[in-house]
Amino acid sequence: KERFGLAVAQLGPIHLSDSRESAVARLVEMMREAASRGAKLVVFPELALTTFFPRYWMSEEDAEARFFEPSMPSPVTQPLFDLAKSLGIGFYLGYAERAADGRRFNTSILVDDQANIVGRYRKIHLPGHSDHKPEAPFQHLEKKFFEVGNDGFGVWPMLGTNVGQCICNDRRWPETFRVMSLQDARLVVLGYNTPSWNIHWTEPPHLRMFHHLLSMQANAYQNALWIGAAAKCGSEDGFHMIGGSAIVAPTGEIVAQSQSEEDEVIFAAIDMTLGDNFRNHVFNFAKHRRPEHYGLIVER
Ligand code: CDT
Repeated sequence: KERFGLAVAQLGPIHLSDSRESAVARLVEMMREAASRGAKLVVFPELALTTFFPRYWMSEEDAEARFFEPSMPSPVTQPLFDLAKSLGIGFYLGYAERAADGRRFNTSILVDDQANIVGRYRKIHLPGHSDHKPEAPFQHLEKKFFEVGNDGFGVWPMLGTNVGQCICNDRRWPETFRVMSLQDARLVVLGYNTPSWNIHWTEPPHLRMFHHLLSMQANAYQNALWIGAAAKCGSEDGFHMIGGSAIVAPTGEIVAQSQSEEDEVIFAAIDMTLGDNFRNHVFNFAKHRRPEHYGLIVER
């Protein structure tokens, strides 16, 4: 069996007053635990260095000055890269990227066990709004602070397999995973910040967890791939976000799930052959897909 250790490192709250250094220290600690449990790859959350700042109304310039990284690695994140190299572990990290040309993206990177950045993804499905909603309990200003990603959905060779990456809201869309599985992705890693309350309509909070897990379980099964998903969760300055970090198998089953809303590492030795039967039979794309009947998906 072709197995390797996958860890998902969930972060509890990062408050507005918390420094980047303290966030990196928490990631470093969890990277050590992941490696000690035999992980070859550890998945960190979306926007893992700061609070989930799109909940606050401010100008783009303010947001950029306070929350964006103009380079990666940066002086503050360098310890993560150094430790990864010394432990021989890869990682996925989400952060707010200020690109060299001045554009802003909600970005994640895949870093190999020699601390080389091997893949970059810029979030495509940006939820929320760009206008101020003073009546809402909090904002969700991803459409104000970030541009839609311009790199598409990529897949990178890593750890003897093919790894795709996406970010938070992307996990709710079947197209995200199908475009990656058409590039032969066998594992998709992602981070998320999912508020427990819906600002647009009154929704029972338990549905947030249900839809999160439902989306990943369905997409894992329908594409015969593994998913590792890391939350930033708990109450950031009174704004609660769901936990539920999970490792989902190509069967659609959850093989590990976080129990807390704090910093927590979950782990599974994942068998990369587990999806083979699905890929060779029911979801044998070459034999059974009917793209000639799917045109509407890309026309509208
Ligand atoms: N960060 C992020 O993308 N959060 C969104 C909240 C939208 S509310 C359904 C998410 O999809 O979890």
